[in-house]
Amino acid sequence: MSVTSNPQTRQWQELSSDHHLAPFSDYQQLKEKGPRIITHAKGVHLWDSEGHKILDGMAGLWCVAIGYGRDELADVAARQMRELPYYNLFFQTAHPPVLELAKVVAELAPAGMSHVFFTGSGSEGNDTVLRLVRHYWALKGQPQKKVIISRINGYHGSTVAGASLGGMVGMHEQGDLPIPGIVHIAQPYWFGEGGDMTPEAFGIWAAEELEKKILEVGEANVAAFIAEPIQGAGGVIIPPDSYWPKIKEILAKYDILFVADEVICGFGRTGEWFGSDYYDLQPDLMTIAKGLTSGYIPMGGVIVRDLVVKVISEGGDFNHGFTYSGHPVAAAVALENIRILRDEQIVTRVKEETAPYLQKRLRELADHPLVGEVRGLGLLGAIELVRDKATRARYEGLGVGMICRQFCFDNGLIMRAVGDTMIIAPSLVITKAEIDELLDKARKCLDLTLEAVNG
Ligand code: PXG
Repeated sequence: MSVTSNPQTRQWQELSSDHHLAPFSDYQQLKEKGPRIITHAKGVHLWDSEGHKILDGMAGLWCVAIGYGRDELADVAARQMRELPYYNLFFQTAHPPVLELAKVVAELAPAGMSHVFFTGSGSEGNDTVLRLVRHYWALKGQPQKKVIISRINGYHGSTVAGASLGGMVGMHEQGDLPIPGIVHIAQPYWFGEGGDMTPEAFGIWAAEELEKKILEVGEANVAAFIAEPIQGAGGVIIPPDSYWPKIKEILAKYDILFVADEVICGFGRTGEWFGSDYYDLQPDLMTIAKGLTSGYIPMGGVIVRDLVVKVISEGGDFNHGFTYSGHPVAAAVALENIRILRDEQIVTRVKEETAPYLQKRLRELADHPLVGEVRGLGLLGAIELVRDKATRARYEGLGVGMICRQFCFDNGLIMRAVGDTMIIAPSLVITKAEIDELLDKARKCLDLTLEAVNG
């Protein structure tokens, strides 16, 4: 394990090694190094058990929209726990917080989407999507319309349906996934896969893959297409401008549902309430989580278009739900979180002030010798690390992304590495001064990484 100055750090690391199985971790490596123990947080900063202050460039895991340490959320949670800590929504019961939250979420959602099914997470949301869309087509007398088209390197969660809908090869390899009835098309990742095409031409090509797949599977068998407006976990992949308009054209031609996975883009990250608003998409279902509660408590859900709700409502029982669907404490926290986002005009501030500033500062990194591309939108950013700017060739086999991530950690910044793509998604309340801190640290760590790979 790594050298520590606080004896308690070592004790916690031993507990990790002896008893804890962490998500998405190499257990051998974790045992050798020991996890970094995060003890508290405020605003956009975290502190570890060694006393280091770290700027969290990832808002936790893309979720802490309003920043850490807002007492209002703790207070409503405590109040709700005293009043009604739990009751379920099965068997024709309900409670005030979930009903009020459904109304507020429907107010924010695009027009014509006025109902919400709540879950405990984004993954459960996408499991709900799978069951809902198949149920919908069965009720419409087309039970064979089952296939869901998704994208390679999309991320839709870690449950069996979520990981199957997602296009992560490493996840599919473990557990014999995807399950039947889910097929994948190419992603609109120009920098990595666009070759000699212009971004515009590549965007059209990638969108046309959807039409090809619909025709190959047969429109009569396709239930839905699911996609993140911007792929998050895949590496902040911002599609070329030609992509979404072409996808919309294709969706208009065929009778299939469109599911926007808004787990990352939802609740303000693009400077609009939803990524679908930013790209003017008209989803039939939207998966939500993360920013819904700012991660203070787990909650997800699916917002459903009225036309779909009409069919489902006339179809008898929908045999699906979770013990914690619409949990009252989570609902109360979500309501307070949304109140803060609205009252403090946080989404407007992102759009008008902090996103333009972050994007400007981020692009200053483009001149760095290690950087092949900088892209971003709203409070999302990606920095591609390359050996050769002109050819976009990588440092094969060096793990440059991980080297850079480690320098960031050691210099008080959390920036995530997806392969050799560094990504950021800070809290929506980040200030201009904190954006300066983030970008100054990022540049320093790029310098250190360059030195390390060249030295
Ligand atoms: N959809 C999207 C678009 C997501 O980003 C999920 C669904 C699943 O949500 P839950 O709440 O079940 O985790 C996510 C989650 C990463 C990373 O490495 C991203 C997520 C989860 C774990 C790791 O960036 N996103």
